[in-house]
Amino acid sequence: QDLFEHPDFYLLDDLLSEEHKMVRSAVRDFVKREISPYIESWAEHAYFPYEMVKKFGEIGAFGPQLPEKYGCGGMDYIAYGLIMQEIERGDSGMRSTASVQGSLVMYPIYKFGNEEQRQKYLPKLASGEWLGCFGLTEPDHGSNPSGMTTHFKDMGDHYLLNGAKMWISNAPHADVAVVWAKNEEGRIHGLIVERGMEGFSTPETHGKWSLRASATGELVFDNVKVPKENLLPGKSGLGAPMMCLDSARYGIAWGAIGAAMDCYESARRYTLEREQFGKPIASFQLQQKKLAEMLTEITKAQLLNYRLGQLFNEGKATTAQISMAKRNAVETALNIAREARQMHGGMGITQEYPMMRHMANLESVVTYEGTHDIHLLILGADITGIPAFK
Ligand code: TGC
Ligand code: FAD
Repeated sequence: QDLFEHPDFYLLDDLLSEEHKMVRSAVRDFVKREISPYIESWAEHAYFPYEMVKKFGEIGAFGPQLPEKYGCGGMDYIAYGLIMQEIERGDSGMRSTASVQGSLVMYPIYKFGNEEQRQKYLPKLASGEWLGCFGLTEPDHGSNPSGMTTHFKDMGDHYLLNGAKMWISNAPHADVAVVWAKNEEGRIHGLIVERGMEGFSTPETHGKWSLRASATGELVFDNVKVPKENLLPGKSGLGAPMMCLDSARYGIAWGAIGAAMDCYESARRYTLEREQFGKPIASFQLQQKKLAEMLTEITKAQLLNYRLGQLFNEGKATTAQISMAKRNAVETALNIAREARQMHGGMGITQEYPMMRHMANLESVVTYEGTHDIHLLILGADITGIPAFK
């Protein structure tokens, strides 16, 4: 049986173009071939499959929504969402690798970089020759990035960067880091820091029970001399990293539903095959209720994501709309992973089935790119006009 059936209860496929369907099917096949057979072992051994970086580049998973002239896909935001959905159906950690590269590294270089920076970095990042990471979070500033203390000083012919970032996806293997730091006036700017610059190190974070196939690390800057041409000139202030997060959070909304689909499909198949009391467990009303509710929640999230994609394409998506979609999708996926795990009985705790891995991964997804509660507060601020963060 096809492991990758996609529930499409409201015939959303009718709204997709031929290009959307082609891209989805290409990435779905890729995930089936290159990720699914190995992912449980990678996760068990906390192994980051670096060879996937090149392969993601080859299938156009890095920056598919950015212009072709820089080696990117030139596709729309629905295509970008579908790609994230299919990769995260395979694994959230693999999607992290792709979405950090596309939305958090390539996007700021494209959006806030000058032409030389675009030409220098984007084609190599798009092809997977280079891997990038995004440094915003610090040990003492997670939900509140505006409090960051990483800073740089103008030394005349270069900047001197000091500080540390924590919880950075891709960091241990990254060739390039887009780092957010304050200048002497306390204004946030983006700097491109390259591996090999003296005083720059990327120690790996060990002992994660979640996103085990994704490499996470710190970024440590000890008097790093950053060439002046590595400052992103196009935008400063917290709004610059926040714009990158808008794009990445959108991808997560699609991605989390990919993980939910994988759990739902596994539960549907298992309950049809597994017999107890002389019949398939799918014939019991309680199991049917769970399946019906899963499909309802997946369908609602698909509709939200699709409409948000249209708003992105029209340049009209707001941060609060993105928060609603990310928050809803991750909560939906976590609930479905937990229910699906139970529906597999004891088998559900083994590597034979994907739910435990998805469930553990989703505990990171519900925390990064703004925690579940921060997204609720972003919505609260939008509704009332009163920010409750501070
Ligand atoms: P606040 O006062 O609201 O805003 C400060 C300035 O930023 C502007 N701004 C935006 N501009 C454009 N687009 C957006 N989406 C913007 N959001 C804010 C805002 O207009 C203002 O500009 P100005 O000119 O007036 O100064 O900021 P705040 O300090 O109160 O913080 C608000 C809050 C809490 C919502 C925000 O900081 C937040 O979202 N916190 C969560 C942090 C977060 O999401 N971190 C993610 C780190 S990266 C990551 O997790 C990657 S995981 C990747 C993976 O592996 O997949
Ligand atoms: P805290 O901010 O300390 O929050 C702890 C708890 O307090 C949360 O429940 C939160 O919701 C709550 N809280 C905080 N403030 C408020 C408030 N005002 N009101 C109510 N509740 C509040 N960051 C990057 O920059 N780049 C990356 O690539 C990256 N990758 C990551 C990969 C992984 C696996 C993980 C786990 C994290 C990653 N992050 C990354 C960091 C991530 O964005 C942060 O973990 C997240 O923003 C939360 O920050 P924190 O962990 O410091 O938690």
